[in-house]
Amino acid sequence: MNKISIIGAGMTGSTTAHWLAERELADLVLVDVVEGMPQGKGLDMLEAMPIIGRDVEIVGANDYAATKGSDIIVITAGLPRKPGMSRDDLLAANADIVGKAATETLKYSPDAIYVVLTNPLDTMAYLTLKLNKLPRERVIGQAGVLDSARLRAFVALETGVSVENIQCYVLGGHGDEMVPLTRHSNVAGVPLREYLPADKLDAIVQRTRKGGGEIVNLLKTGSAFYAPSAAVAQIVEAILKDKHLILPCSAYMQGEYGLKDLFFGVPAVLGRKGMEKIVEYELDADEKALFDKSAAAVKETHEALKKIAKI
Ligand code: TXD
Repeated sequence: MNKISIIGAGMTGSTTAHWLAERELADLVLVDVVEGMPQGKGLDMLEAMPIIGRDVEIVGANDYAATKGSDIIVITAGLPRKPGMSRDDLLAANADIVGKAATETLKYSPDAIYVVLTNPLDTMAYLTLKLNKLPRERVIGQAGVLDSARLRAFVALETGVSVENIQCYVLGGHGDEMVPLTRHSNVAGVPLREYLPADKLDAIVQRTRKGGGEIVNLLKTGSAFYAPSAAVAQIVEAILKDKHLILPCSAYMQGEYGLKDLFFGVPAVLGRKGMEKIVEYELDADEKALFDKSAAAVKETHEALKKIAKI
């Protein structure tokens, strides 16, 4: 059986475990600093397995030794946003937490693939790659599956068509500058721009950009967790089943799209080696301008990180 350790057993961490257990993909370890909490959630979930008929072992722990021999490490530890906060406001606090989670887990699982969720997402993935000195295949940031799913959900609501027929790609940094590529998105093959009137599409794109904030404002005490953790589960499944599935995710750029030395949301082929290849779309001038603007915002956060972390 594969083994997945999830660092941070809060809302996204425990919900990720839930989706993963349902798929019977791996034994699971939940790690958190709060005493008893990961153990309690782990035991509760373990006791659900006979009901749903899944042979999955789930344990909780407060130390990293329990993660030994993991195939995949999912990092969700850190603070979530509060109303009025941007993702970048979380940088200093979360860099400490993610840095420790990354380096401590590598000691016990030197071959693991990392899937990072903690915000500011692209920069926390960058920190994980740099601190652990890993090849880029082994660090993936989750953002694009979620941002694209938000766009897909809103298109489904507007058109009444099944979510399964709706393919959308939201790329770029995981922030307000994200890049919804409507030209590459479609409803059963029909380009989105032909399917929906421009004003409707515009409104949906704007709602997608602010999708995380919309939920933060509703919840008031935390941020989204069902859709983000479902996104992690899809990424993990693509890796463990060696699917070579193309998903939008944050990957380390080495010249693709003219970008270097940053994590950025792009379509990537995911398989057993991790992030196997970045897929390059042809972008028109407007799309390229949006990409560059978003990349500049991510770079700025990477630079801010370099001032506070030893990387
Ligand atoms: O798609 C995405 N990338 C995101 C990212 C979507 C949703 C949430 N996103 C970010 O994930 C969010 O902005 C936060 O930075 C993280 C975690 O969000 P979550 O909603 O799960 O936050 P919680 O419920 O507060 O859980 C965080 C847990 C909490 O239980 C802490 O006790 C724990 O992290 N924590 C730690 N665990 C282990 N080790 C250390 N050092 C640690 N510090 C805190």
